[in-house]
Amino acid sequence: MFIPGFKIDDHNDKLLKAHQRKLKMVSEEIRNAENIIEKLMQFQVAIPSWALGTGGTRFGRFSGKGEPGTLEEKIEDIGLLHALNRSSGAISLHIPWDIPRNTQSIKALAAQLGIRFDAVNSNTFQDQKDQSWSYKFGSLHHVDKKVRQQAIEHNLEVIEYGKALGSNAITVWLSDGSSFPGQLNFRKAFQNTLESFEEIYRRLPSDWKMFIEYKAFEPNFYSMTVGDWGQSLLYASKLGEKAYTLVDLGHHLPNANIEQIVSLLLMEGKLGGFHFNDSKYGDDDLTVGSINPYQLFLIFYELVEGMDERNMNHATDLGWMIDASHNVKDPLEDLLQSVEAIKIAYAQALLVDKEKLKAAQQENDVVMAQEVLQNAFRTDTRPLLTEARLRAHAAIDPLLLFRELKVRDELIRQRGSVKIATGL
Ligand SMILES: [Mn+2]
Repeated sequence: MFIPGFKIDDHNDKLLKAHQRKLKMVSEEIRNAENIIEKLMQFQVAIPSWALGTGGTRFGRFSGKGEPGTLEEKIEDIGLLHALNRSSGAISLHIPWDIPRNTQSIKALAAQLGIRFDAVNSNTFQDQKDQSWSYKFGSLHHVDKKVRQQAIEHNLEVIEYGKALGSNAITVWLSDGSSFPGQLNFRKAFQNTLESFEEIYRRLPSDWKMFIEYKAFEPNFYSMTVGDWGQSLLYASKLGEKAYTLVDLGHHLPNANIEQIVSLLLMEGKLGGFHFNDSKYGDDDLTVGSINPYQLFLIFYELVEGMDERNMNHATDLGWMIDASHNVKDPLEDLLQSVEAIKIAYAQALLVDKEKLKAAQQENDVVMAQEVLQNAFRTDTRPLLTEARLRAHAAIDPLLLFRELKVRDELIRQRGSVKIATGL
């Protein structure tokens, strides 16, 4: 399915007056509206290839309809999102769920839709049909060299797929760990993992980055071999300048201060990328911003402040990716909400009066520090997002237009009701 430009124009014409009224109001309130709009236009969020279908839990999966059955259809779905919001111009591929069989035509399709290839993801947390050795007891940390070697080769293969598509980063997330005390020698597990990472790192193209994602628990419940940002940073530091830590919001213990983690990783030049989602209890993979939008704003404030401190480009110097599972919502509607929530938090962070905050911190004026942050958080930045979309020829209200055009009905008509997408 393809959304023609005139449908977007018709939609925008109807909503234009109301938008202009709101934009005028907020632009009068804040100092740097034009600057924020320009930054918002640059900012793109990568959509994961595994999140375009309905996700499941350990207990069941209630598939949606009209789901994409091939990588081409997944790219087409992201093309729909990108046509609606002009902020989803990237895809993060998961191998082997989405092996690009015909690289040239896939590249051409993505280019035609304005989509580039963000980090590629390896998968050694599941056994594949024809593999020789099982990952039941881990992959890169495994006690048996044969298993480690198989996992290393898989990661090298993923890099090759990424190279062919024009990607320039690999994200490695390991489920390696232990579920019972005594199961592992922690030191040995770390050293095996480091050696395996070194093999992969050695073969990383010179202009690539390697993102090491950590997770506190699950599927292993006693220890994880890359369990927190300290362990990830240790690996990344030992590996070298192309290795970075990747922060997935859901991969922390409850109440962890993620904004502080982000700040310190940026300070060390070791923050590589981000996986956005939200959670109430654990790795719930809910829509980013749906549970705790204030935390998302605080994280973005540290991102903006830390990136500015290092003269980094907000749009291009970190990997911005969504990593969520849509179990009860339409995945495409959920992704539209996700991108919107990320950009709202980003715009709020850009609003913070840094000089005033700095002065409050210097004076130990705790009350004023809170006022400065919350003034930004309580400003409605949505008209700025809308204006950025309008200028990029996207829809004033992407979700509304998605429903008005009956996109899902059309996808069901084209693809049928029973197809199940590969992924979570
Ligand atoms: Mn993740």
